Amino acid sequence: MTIVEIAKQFQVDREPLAAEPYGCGHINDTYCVTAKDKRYILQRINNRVFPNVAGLMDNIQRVTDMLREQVVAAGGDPDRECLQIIPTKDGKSYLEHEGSYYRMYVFVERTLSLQTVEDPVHFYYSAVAFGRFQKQLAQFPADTLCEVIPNFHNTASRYEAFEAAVARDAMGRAAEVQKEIEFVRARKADTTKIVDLLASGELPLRVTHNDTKLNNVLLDDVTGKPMAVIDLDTVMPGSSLYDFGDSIRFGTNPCAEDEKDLSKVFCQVNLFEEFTKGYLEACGDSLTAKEKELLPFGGYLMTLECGIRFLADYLDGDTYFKIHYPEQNLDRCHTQFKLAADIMDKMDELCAIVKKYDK
Ligand code: ADP
Ligand code: GN1
Ligand code: MG
Repeated sequence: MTIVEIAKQFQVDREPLAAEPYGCGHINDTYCVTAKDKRYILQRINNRVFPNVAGLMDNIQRVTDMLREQVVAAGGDPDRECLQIIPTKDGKSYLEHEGSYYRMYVFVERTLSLQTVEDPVHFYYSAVAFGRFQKQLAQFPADTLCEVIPNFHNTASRYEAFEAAVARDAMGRAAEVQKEIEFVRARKADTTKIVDLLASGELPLRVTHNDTKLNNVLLDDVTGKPMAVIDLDTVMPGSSLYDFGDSIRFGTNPCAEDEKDLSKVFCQVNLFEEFTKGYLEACGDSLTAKEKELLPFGGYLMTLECGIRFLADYLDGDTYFKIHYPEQNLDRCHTQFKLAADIMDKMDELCAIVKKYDK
């Protein structure tokens, strides 16, 4: 079946006419399906990354149901302010066809999904969106969520997986990336910090998004105000430091994740400040003192972790993240390591900013 034919298997209110690849995600295949006067989002779910599609879609169905209730209760517009699944003709949340899995969403029109921050206010609003998202799900029964990727942000187990990839050296690439391998090993002690504090109860476990890249929030294309938080595949129990940190990783760097000119890669402190302001305004009253203290460290650790994952995938032969040219994962790893080091160098300044907005 073509993508248009797949789209016709869902409860669409207009006949799908055309489909084209859409967006810049590294995991799923996303298509924009057009009909007369209407568009839809259709995604082929990456079931190598998410083997339990039924569990994943059950999570998303229940999370979007709760988000919708909250948006309605707050007097918002549920058609624009939360993601909405379009069921299949037989009432399921996804379609299975010849070993592939598809889902469909309402297309949230008149929005921006940004790859880099063009106007600082956009970053501020993305922080409001992710902070609000966490609050909206505060009452969600976390233990009923399926852990779609176990240990997703467990940086200590990401470190172990990286060492296993070095040992396997499946593509014979380890020799050429010795400097990068040493960069990771020198920071091994950092990788256990958040997981240890979660295990000891010094940091609370929350329902978090876990993939808070700027392009995973849709902003109104006129006002910049936050509309729907999207890409809910990784909503799972986690730490607020993961959500804060991953946004800092992606949004404070002025370049793309695969920028080759590392002199352009750094943490823009003014953008860190914008994000901190928005995040603390939206959910600061529910964060503990320990969480607030460690927010900048979360930015550092999520950046280091992402670099470790790109490097491990490069060593394994690029089996996880989509690549568009051979050394892309290595380029991505370089930007993350440069940025992680820069965030660490600026740590005192960043901690002072958190204190400034901690009301
Ligand atoms: P991935 O997991 O591969 O990153 P996403 O769910 O983030 O996939 O979708 C990829 C891109 O498609 C997003 O960055 C956004 O630009 C666009 N997109 C996804 N869902 C919607 C939607 N409901 N309305 C409008 N655009 C969307
Ligand atoms: C992936 O799905 P996407 O492109 O938003 C990845 C994130 C990484 C990110 C790096 C399920 O996010 O964890 O931080 O790439 N998602 C998954 O850009 O692994
Ligand atoms: Mg995405």
